[in-house]
Amino acid sequence: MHSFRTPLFAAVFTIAAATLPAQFFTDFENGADGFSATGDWQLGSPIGVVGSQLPNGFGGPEPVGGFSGQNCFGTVIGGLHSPSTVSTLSRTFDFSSSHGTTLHYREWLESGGNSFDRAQVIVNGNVEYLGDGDSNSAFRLVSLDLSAYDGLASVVVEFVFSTTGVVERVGWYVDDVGINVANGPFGAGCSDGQIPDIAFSRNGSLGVIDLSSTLANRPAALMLGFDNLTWGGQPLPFALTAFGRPDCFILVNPLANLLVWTDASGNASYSFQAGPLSGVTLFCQWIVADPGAAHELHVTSGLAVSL
Ligand SMILES: [Ca+2]
Ligand SMILES: [Ca+2]
Repeated sequence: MHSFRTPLFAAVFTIAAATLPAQFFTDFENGADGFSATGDWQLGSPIGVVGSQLPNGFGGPEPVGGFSGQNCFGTVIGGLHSPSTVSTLSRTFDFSSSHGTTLHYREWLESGGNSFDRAQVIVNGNVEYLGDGDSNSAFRLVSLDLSAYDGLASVVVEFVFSTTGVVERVGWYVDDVGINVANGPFGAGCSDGQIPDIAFSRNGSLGVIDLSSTLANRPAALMLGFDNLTWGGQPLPFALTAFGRPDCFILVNPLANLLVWTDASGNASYSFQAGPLSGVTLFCQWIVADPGAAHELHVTSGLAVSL
């Protein structure tokens, strides 16, 4: 396989990476990590009080500690939630270069159904989740597809707990909040069935992007970038109609184009230092040229790699 590295290319990536949003995760062990809390939301270490054993309380226990470590957010740590209160735990995220974004978190929910007291995740004003009110005295994982917000520079995620004036329980506890972006293939190359394969792997400190299942000894361009939503103001995917191939699509905004040759087995490879790009999502696509053939271009699907 051909394999080389370009110092200039690495430098470009180092500069760009510093300005890009990383994936997000907090276990709340070192503070609120940018979340703002109103109403009953408190950051602390729950002590396992049982709702029905508290004055005027109902229901089961709160956790002891967080899902991770000692801390989490809860609607009153060590006590019942308040009546007739709207409590909001919120943070704003930048999804402008995100693809396939998901939100995940752990919740301990003891609110007795959802027709009175409501545990909701609201994103830019839209209700994306309404809890059922009972996580069976345990933390459980909740994962929400937020890809509808991909490309937006300001995405407000709110954990909103709204209570009525009757029946107070221990409420809602949230820990280990994370934002993930997609890792893996996306989009289609060409519709002629002659689609080469693209794959990512690690080799020590190197990230490796492979091309395979294509023609031998042909020029191949690897397009690499941080964006798969727009290119030069135009929305992606971008059809290669001008090259006579309206069935082939460019799927990434190429910050860098690297030209290599496939070997005698129809493979090529590109390696780069992955460390400086930690937390960044890279979008990759190969184009193979076959000058003079009926189909002069062979295009892979896109590949998202979260480093
Ligand atoms: Ca925690
Ligand atoms: Ca509580």
